Amino acid sequence: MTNNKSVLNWIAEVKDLVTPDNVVWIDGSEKQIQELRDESVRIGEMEKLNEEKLPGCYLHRTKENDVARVEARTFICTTKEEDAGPTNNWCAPAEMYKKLYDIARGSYKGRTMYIVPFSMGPIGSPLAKIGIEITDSIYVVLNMIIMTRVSPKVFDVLGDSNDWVRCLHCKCDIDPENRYICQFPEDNTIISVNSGYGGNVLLGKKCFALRIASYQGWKEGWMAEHMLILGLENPKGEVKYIAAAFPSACGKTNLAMLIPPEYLKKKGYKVWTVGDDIAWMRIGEDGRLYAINPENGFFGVAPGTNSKSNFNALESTKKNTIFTNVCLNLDDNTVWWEGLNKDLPENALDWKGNKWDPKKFNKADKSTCAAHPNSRFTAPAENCPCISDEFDKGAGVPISAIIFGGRRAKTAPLVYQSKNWENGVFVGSAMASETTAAAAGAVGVVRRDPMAMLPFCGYHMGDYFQHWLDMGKKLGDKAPKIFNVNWFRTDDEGNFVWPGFGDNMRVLNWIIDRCEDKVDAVETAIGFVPNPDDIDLTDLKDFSRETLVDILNVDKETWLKEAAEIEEHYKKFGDRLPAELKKQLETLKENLNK
Ligand code: OXD
Ligand code: MN
Repeated sequence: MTNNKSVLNWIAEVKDLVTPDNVVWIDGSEKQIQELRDESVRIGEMEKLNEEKLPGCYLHRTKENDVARVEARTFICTTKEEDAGPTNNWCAPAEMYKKLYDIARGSYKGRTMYIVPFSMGPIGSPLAKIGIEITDSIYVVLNMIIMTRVSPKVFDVLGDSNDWVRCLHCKCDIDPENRYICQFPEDNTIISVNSGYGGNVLLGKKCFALRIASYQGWKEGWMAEHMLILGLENPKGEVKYIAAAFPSACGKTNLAMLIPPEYLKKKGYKVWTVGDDIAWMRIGEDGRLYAINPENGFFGVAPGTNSKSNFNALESTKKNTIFTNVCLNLDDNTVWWEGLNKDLPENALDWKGNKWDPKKFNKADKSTCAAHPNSRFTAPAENCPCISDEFDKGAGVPISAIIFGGRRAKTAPLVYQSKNWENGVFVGSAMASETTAAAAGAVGVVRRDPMAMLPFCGYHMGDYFQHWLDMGKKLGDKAPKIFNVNWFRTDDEGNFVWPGFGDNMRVLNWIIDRCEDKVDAVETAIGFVPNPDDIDLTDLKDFSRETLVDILNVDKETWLKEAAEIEEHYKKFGDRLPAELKKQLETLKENLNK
C-alpha cells in the first residue's frame, strides 16, 4: 500500500515486538468489511442482528471490567513531568515504553495483526491529519472504519512525510491491572494495552484527535477541542455555526442533532450536524475560526436515546451500526436499552449476556439495567438525516459562537454570554460538571472540567489556557463570542427545570441573535444574561416566565462560593496559570461584592 519508509519501519518494529501469526492491511473496502464481520461473528466477538430490521448491524459485549475510559490508567508521557501538568498522569517515556513493550511482547501470538491507515478529517483536507492503528481486534478495525476515514488513499496524501500518528493497540488479556492508555505527544505515538472499550482503543478518537492533537495544535497554532459542531439555519436559509464543549455524556450528541420545536420548524429553522464530539479549529484566510469534525461517525451513549430525545441519532443507528453492551431482544434479534421505549423486552439478554428479568428492573438501581449505562452505538455519520453538507468538505465551517456547559444542579444560569474572549476563556477554564458513567468512577460528583478537556488535554493545562488566550489575540474582533449554558438546573425535588432537548433551540436562537447584535442583554457579575422576554417561550407547556426568571438568576452567595472554589482549582496550575485568568477571577469577586 505504501513505500513510506517511516511507516514501513514502524510496522516492521511492531511486528517484531508483537509477533503475530498473520498480517492484514485494511483498505476499508465493502468486500473486506464483510469478510471481517463474518470472521468476527465466527470467533464470537460480535453477533449479527436482525438483517431486515437492522441491516449490517452487530452487537458486541466487552468484558465486565472494561466498560468505560479509565482515566486513572491514562498517561501523558513527556520528557519533563511538568509538561504533562497537574491534571494528567505522567510517566517518563523510556520507562513507559519499556513497561508497554514488556506487556505487548509476543501478545499477537496466534492472532492477526491488522494495519489500519486512516485520516482524521476528510482525506486531503488541510485541516486533516493521518494515523495508522495496529490492532489485534476485528471489533476495533470495524469501529475505526466507521469512526474515521480508512483508505489506502491516505498514503497518497502522506507521500514520504513522517507527519502521522503511530497508534498501537494490544488486547492482551484485558487485564485491568495491566491496562494502560498512553500518549507520547513528543513522538506522535499512542500505545493502548489490555482494553477493548471504545474510548480506550479506537485510538483515532480521544487519544489522537484530542490528546495528541491538542498538543499538535498548541505547537502549530490551532485547536483540538471536545466540542460538537452544529449549523443553525434560519428562515432566510442562512446557516450560522456553533461549537459547544460539554463533558462526556452531557448531551453533545443530542444538541448536535437537535430538532427545533414545531413552531420554529414551521418558520423554517433547522439544525445541521457537523460533529457531535470533537472539533479541530484553525484560523482561515479571512481571519475567522474554521472547524472540521475529524471523525466520520458517532460513538454515542445508547441509554436515553429515543425517537423523542434524539430522533436523528436513533435513525443513524438503523444500519451498519455496531452496538456495544446494550440489551439483546431475543424475540426478534434486535437491541434495546433503558429509555429507548416503554416496551421492556420479555425475552432478552442483558449487556453481560445473562437472561434479563424485566420484572426485577428498577430504574434507580443500575445493577438491574438491561443495557450498561455507558453502552454505545457506533454509527456512520452518513446515516444521520441532518448531516450537514459541509461535513465532508475539508474547508471547515466558520464558527460564530462557542458554548461551554455542564451539569450543574444550581449555580450556572440557563445561559449567559461572557464579556469578551478573555472572560470566555475564564468561564471555560472554571467549568464544572457532575460526573457521568462515561468514565470509570463515582457518578454525580461535581468536578472541575476546564473546556470539557480535563481527561483529554495532552499537555499542561496552564499552557492550554494560555494557548486559548493567544488564539483570541490572533482572532481579534473576528473571534467567536463565548457563552455558557446549563440545561440541568433542578428544583427542590431534584427535577430538571428546563425541558431541554429540542427546546434548547430557544436558547441557541438567543445566542445567534447576540452574535449578530440583534438583542440586548442584562449585564451581571458573571456576564450577560437574557432579558426574560428575549427567550421565546411560544408553545412551551407548563413553563412560566417566572420559572425562566428563576433559572436565569445569578445568586450572589452561590457565586461567591463558586469563586472561592475556582480559586482553589486554580492553585493546581501554579505559575503556569496565565496572569490574565487570575485577573479575571479578581474581577469576578469584585463584581460580586459591588
Ligand atoms: C466519549 C467520551 O465517548 O467523552 O465521547 O467519553
Ligand atoms: Mn466525548
